[in-house]
Parts: sequence; C-alpha cells; structure tokens
Amino acid sequence: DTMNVTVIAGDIRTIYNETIFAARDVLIDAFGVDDVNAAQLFVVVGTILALYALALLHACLTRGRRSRKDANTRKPATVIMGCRDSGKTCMFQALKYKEQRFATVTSMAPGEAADVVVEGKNARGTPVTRTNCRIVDTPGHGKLRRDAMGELSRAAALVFVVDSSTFTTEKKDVAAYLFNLLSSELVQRRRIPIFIACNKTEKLTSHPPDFIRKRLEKEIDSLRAAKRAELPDIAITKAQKRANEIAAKKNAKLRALGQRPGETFTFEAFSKSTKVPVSVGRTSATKLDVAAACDFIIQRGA
Ligand SMILES: Nc1nc2c(ncn2[C@@H]2O[C@H](COP(=O)(O)OP(=O)(O)OP(=O)(O)O)[C@@H](O)[C@H]2O)c(=O)[nH]1
Ligand SMILES: [Mg+2]
Repeated sequence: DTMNVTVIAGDIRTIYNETIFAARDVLIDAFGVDDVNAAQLFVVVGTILALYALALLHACLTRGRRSRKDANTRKPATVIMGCRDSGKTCMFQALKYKEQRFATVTSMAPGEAADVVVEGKNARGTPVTRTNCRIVDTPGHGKLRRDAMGELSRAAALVFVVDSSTFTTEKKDVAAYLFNLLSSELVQRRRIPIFIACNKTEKLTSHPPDFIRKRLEKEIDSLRAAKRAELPDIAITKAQKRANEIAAKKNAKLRALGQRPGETFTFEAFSKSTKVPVSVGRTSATKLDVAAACDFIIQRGA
C-alpha cells in the first residue's frame, strides 16, 4: 500500500511538472514570460479560480431546484398512493377535472394540483363544497416507490387505491405497500388518516370492499409476524450495538401496529390503539364514481 501511494504521488508530480512546463511554453509563446515560478503561480491560481467557479455554478443550479421543490413539498396535501395500475391517476383526474381528460400511462413522477374543488359530505352527512384542495398523485411502480414515499412527509391524508379486479393475484404486493405505510413512523406519529379505495368496482370481476379488507388484514397479520423475526443489524462497537437495540425496539413497536403479539390484526383494532383513522370504501375512477374519496377528503383531507 505504501509503495502504491509513493508510485501514485510520483505520477501526480510528473503530471504537475509537465503541466507547468506546458503552461510555461504557452506563456513564452503568448506573452514572452520565461519563468518557471510565474508559470507555476499561473497554474495554481487558474486551478483555484476554475474550481471556485464550478462550485459556485453548482450551488446556484441546485439551490434553485431545491427551493422550488421545497416550496411545493412543504404544503400539506391529500396524497394518492397504491400499487401500479390501481387507478391513481384516473382517480386524480376524476377529482381534479370531473372527467377523464387524458389516457393514462405509467406515472414516472408525482403529479400535483392545488385548486381542486371537492364536493362531498361532512361527518354529519351535510353536503359541503371545498375549494383549493391540494391533491398529489404518486407513481405506483416498485422502482419508483421511494418517490411516492417521499410525499408522505407532506400528507395530511392518504388515499390508498387498490385494484379490486386483480386483487387476489396482487394481494401480497398491496399488503406489503400498505404495511409499510401503517408501520411508518410518520403515519403513526402524525396519525395520518388513510382511506382504502377499492377501485374498479364496476367491473364484473371485482371483489367487494369487505372481501378486500378481510384479505388485507390476513396478509398484514402474517407480515407483522415475519417482520418481527427479522435479524438485527451487525454491530461492531458497544455504541453501535446500543444504537441498534434502540432502533430495533422502536421498529418493533411501529411494526407491531399497536397490537399485542398474540392478537390478530384488524384495521379497527389498529385505529383504536394507534389513533390512525383507517376506512375502506368503493370507487370507480373511470366512471367518475369517487364520492367515497370526496367524503374522505372533505372530512380528513387537505
Ligand atoms: N374498469 C376500470 N378501469 C380503471 C379504473 N380506474 C383506472 N382504470 C384503468 O386502469 C389502468 C391504470 O390506471 P392509472 O390511473 O393509470 O393507474 P395508476 O395507479 O396511476 O398507475 P401507475 O401510475 O403506473 O402507478 C388504466 O387502463 C385505467 O383506464 C376504474 O375505476 N375502472
Ligand atoms: Mg399513475
């Protein structure tokens, strides 16, 4: 290793000397300066200036982008989440335009609307119209899940869309996504209300919301047991071991979903102990039948 370092240091010195001599040659040709020290100073000052300019440029470019993004992400919103093709973008369009304006393709980035007018019923059943609702649509593809989860920090409420017609084959994916949300610190600490929208219910092949709720409870129950048995991280120092223990304890508590080990998971029991409101309803986004989601936004959304 020491030998390698020496060889690399030698290489760097050779390159440096060559650069200086090349610069001196340029200086001689251009200005008639014939001095190695002057050339050396020229190269060093030039390099520092160039690096400084690059750093400045980078700072300017990224700061603009970040502040623009922050300005949006800071505003609380009703966030639409769920697996791919469940109908999130169609739901977004039904809420925003009251029509399906565009044919949808796989969403690659979150979409946002700040001026949505929502008509629905309040908790007492009285019809209410709310303007300026902020709604965010997220990508459902597994590889873009991180982008979707990034919107969680601004979520005042979550609409979790499920495709009721493909549910039996997709239930593992759906349950895993929902489990991540229910066991997330943000959701439990802020008690973010969740509406599970069983979508595409006008299809003959779709399953009723009650069936979906029961199956999800069963799947989440087994996920809870599996996750509890996960191995702890490897620790080298005592401090690391202690930190791991604290993290593991906190995670175990979040993942227990507010229930004792022997207890079977139900959304009702989860809501009762964590104070996170969870409700289930039916929608049909392409048929513009999203009343259940509207009521939820009126009562809990942003
Ligand atoms: N029959 C029926 N089809 C629907 C409904 N909602 C959405 N779809 C269809 O489901 C497909 C996917 O809809 P999208 O809204 O793009 O799904 P998405 O959840 O945004 O998908 P990603 O952005 O890839 O995560 C489209 O072909 C829609 O036409 C519905 O209520 N009923
Ligand atoms: Mg989409």
